[in-house]
Amino acid sequence: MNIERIRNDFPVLHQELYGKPLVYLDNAATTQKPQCVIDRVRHYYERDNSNIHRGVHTLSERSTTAYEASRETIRAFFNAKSSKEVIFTRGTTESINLVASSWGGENLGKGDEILITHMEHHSNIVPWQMLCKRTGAVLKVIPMNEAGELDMDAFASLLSERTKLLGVVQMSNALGTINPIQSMIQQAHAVGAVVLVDGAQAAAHMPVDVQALDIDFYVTSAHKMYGPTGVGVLIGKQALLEAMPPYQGGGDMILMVTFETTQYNDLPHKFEAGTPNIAGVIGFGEAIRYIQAIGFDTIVRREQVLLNYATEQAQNFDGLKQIGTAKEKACVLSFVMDGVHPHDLGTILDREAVAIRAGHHCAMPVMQFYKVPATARASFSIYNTESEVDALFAALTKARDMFA
Ligand code: 7TS
Repeated sequence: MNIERIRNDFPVLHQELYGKPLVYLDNAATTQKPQCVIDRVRHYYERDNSNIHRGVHTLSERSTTAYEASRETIRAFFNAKSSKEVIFTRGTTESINLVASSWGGENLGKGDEILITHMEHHSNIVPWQMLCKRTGAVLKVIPMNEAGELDMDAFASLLSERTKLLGVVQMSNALGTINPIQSMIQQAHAVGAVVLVDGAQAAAHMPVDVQALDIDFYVTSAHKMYGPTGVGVLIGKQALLEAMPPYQGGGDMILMVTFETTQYNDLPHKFEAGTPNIAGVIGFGEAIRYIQAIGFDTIVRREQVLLNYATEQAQNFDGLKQIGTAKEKACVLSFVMDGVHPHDLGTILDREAVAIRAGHHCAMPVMQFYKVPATARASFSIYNTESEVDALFAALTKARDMFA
């Protein structure tokens, strides 16, 4: 694999900050965008911009065709059974809120249980808490061990006929842990629970086949997959989606409206009220094609080499403690350093042109588990290099010396 060629696809990487080459290691927050995605969005606005599903004029037809072509690209990428199962949203957060509000409001009642894990992002915690408040359902949490791996025995004993939904993150943004979702889905289905998998982190780093895994609801965001911000997807089984009420009312989600009643549109439009992020969806499709062109064989192999390289340096770095050492993990190096607050680390590293994230990563329960206020997090992507990892550790050495 030619990394330089891949790096050349990403214009933003080729800049200096404070006189030093940018080292972008905040990919778990959002990835950078390749030229083909930028060009596709630009081309859309320059040539095709129009609203979809309504005009008979040429631009509207072009926009609709491109928008629906993205749906098919994304369907194929995740191997959903039908494009009716592919709902465009603003992102992972909105996709989960849609399921919690629509599916949850319809299917949950007092005493029912929702099971999530200790390492969920807030977006896979708070919507369920809100739903519990509304319905009287109870939120249960699968514990994890010190390495940041789920306690699978505890999981098995938490499952019961009261469990109506399992919400599980495929790859933790705060720890990098890859969860054994295949086995978890099978066990959850055995008690009749529906499973939502949060693929916000995983989708750019490993292949996902929603049919092979038998996933009921899969959610992810384009912006973590080299695509635009403000767009994402909910992939749901058709039978579940058919039975769910609309999440929002408005244009495009209806067939017929009178003041007395409204007949809702068919899937997937039933869940896409209002003018969507048309350019974003089209850019999302292009980003998926970019990933397909590189291929997951290459991506997985390359990113694992890089993570191993970074992990080895972290292990040999005096005063640095890794947070999250699961056997199965990807692309995330979370850590704390003796005597230096993660936020100070983030600031010092920025002056070295090294971009990492410092904070709770919208996973406060993970911070509570490790009894830290925050961690520093370097997260890698297909365009990162060993020399960038070296730059990270050179900057960390500087920070350690400053505080010594
Ligand atoms: N789930 C996981 C596992 C995430 O990592 C994120 C975003 C979300 C859900 C929410 O995605 P959104 O696109 O709807 O915002 N995670 C991060 C992060 O780690 N740093 O910034 C955003």
